[in-house]
Amino acid sequence: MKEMVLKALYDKKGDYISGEELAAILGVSRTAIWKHINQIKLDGYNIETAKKGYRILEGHEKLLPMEIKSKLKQHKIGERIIHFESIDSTNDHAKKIAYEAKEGTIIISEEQLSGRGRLGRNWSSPKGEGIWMSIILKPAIPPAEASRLTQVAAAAVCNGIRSTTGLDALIKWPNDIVVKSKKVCGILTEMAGELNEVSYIIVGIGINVNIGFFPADLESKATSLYKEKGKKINRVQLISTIIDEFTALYDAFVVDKDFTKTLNVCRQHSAILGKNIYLVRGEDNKEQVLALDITDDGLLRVRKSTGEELEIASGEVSIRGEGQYI
Ligand code: BTX
Repeated sequence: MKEMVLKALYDKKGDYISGEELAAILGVSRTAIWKHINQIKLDGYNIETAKKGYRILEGHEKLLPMEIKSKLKQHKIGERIIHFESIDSTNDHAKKIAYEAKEGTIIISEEQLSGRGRLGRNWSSPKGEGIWMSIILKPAIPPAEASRLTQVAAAAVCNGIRSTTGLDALIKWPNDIVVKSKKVCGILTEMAGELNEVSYIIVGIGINVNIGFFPADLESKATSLYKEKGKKINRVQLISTIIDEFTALYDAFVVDKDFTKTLNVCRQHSAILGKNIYLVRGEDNKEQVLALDITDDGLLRVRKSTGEELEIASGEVSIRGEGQYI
């Protein structure tokens, strides 16, 4: 019922709706409506109460599902959004519910207490200042192609940041987005399945949106959209743009079997192609190569100083720039 009251408020697009009208539409008493409105306010929605009735305002600081959904152009990915104030890791929660959840279910949290990066690394996820989300997917693709979804997500985030903020966001193959050579977003894709069949894939996306300060160990390699743009970014606008971008590229890849749309974005907005980079495998194994291209399969083609060319799969290596993060 609470969701239905919210929907009725959103349908008015910021205009008032009276308690009487709400009660009539939903077939409950005005007292019941009043109770639901109070509950909705406690959830963080900005509801104005006046003689004319109730109306919903934007301008709060939360990633509230109904508000995000009201901005989505499609209803496939993000039809169900689960929002937490605080959680250990959205990827961990997504895994817990993945088998029962519908494809396209999204988990968001205002903060993560144990946000994870690749290889068990930590992902800093301060409260209310980022987008920490996981998308549950069940694509009919061979498990070997699961890592391509990292690139679908990278392309969607890159496009979303560029169109929402105007910042020159670039993709550091395979799973980071950088602005001015510093990391603003990391992607963690995890899969469960059999040899030939995917049960589910979780695409975890962490974006530093309105973070003002980073701990000393991150300061040199991390930045936020707020720090680079010089003004706060509307997280609801950004996340809904990214979800729509993701859906378009995901459908092209999974339904139409067309991965080139994603590849084009990854190539056009690459932070590394044409540059000398370091491939890092463990502590002491660092090799300088020239990044040549991203292959049609999503591998990184590089040339060693010996002239030998290699194709590298994501997950094999970390990539560093010369003297800076990238
Ligand atoms: P990664 O392994 O490529 O990057 C992790 C490394 O990035 C850390 O070791 C640290 O040096 C650095 N780092 C940590 N926090 C930040 C930050 N906020 N900004 C920039 N650099 C940072 C990248 O892994 C994948 C991250 C995915 C995060 C999402 S958030 C939603 C979902 N839930 C979850 O637990 N993880 C994913």
